[in-house]
Amino acid sequence: MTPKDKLLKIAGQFELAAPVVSIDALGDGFINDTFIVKTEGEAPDYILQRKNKTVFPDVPAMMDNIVRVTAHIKRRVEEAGGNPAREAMEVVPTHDGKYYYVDKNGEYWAVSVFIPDTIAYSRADSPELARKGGQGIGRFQSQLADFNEPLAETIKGFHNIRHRFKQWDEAVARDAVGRVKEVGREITWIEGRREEMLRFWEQVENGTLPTRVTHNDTKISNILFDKDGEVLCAIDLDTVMPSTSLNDFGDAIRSYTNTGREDERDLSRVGMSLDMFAAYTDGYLSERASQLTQAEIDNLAFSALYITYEQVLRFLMDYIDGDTYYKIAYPSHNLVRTHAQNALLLSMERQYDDMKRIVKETAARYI
Ligand code: GN1
Ligand code: MG
Repeated sequence: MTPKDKLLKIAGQFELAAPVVSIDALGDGFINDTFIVKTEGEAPDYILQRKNKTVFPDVPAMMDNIVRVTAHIKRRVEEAGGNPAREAMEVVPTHDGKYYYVDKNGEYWAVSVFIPDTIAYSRADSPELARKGGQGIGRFQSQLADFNEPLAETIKGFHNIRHRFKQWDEAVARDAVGRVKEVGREITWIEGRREEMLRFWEQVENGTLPTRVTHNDTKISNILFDKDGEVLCAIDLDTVMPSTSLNDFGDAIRSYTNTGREDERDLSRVGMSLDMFAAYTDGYLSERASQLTQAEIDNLAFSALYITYEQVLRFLMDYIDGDTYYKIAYPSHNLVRTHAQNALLLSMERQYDDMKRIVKETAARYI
């Protein structure tokens, strides 16, 4: 069987509304393999994904999370008089009513409805777009504020830096591919901030920061915009689980405000745009300020440093591990990403006082 035939056979396991005309690779996710499935006539097209079972050890539990959360969002959109076909993701079952299919090789596949006439950005090209993005995540969190069904922890300790340090210490000790000796300088970037980052996470552990339903992967390419720049919905709900919702603010700031690419080689291009930060914060707090606790508001600015730091750690750890987690395009890719994200972190640290001031002033406008 050719790879195309295999994909056709897999797509055929799902309840699609019309026969398939084509299947092609889509996007640049780091984890899953994604395809667009086009169908005949007026029927919807679909997104087919091979879920990465190394990253997600329990795909059925993950799909169960996604189905519950998207169904809840759909109800909220309907109540608000919106258009659920465009503002909510819909997961498609297999013929026997499951939300995943396991192929002969033990690979897991899932399908959702493709929302047409949308744009997924890899970078925010204007403060207005960043503002809309902030509103979009604010709305996502509001839609889920009353969600109280159980959610599985699909990746253990995903944004828990204490857990990440455990993995980190093991990775450095293991030195699986002998790269530790070449990254001494980079390791000091991690070690120098260890205590500071743990102090932030302690506030989650001791309940100072509440646990809420959180997306956990709010980089700009995971948000669907329509052609007028309005946010339709958040996609890629693989990591939706309970955590601090500050993760979603922090990760969005990491991606919306970066003047360079996540894997930029020319570090002079990398930095946090304070205008983008202010715009995203304004959009986000316009939707959420009244529902956040004071502790959450006080920690918003730091959450951007926290998630960016965590990303430096994760890229460097994967480099040390021999590139087993993230897809790479060339051998030093994870090291290049490490440097680029560290440059972004330094830029945030330089502007941290301004970030805190902006959060404070913006929150005051909306409370
Ligand atoms: C991964 O799946 P994708 O490409 O949206 C990763 C995120 C990282 C991001 C870095 C499950 O996101 O946590 O922040 O790459 N997702 C997972 O770009 O690890
Ligand atoms: Mg993802």
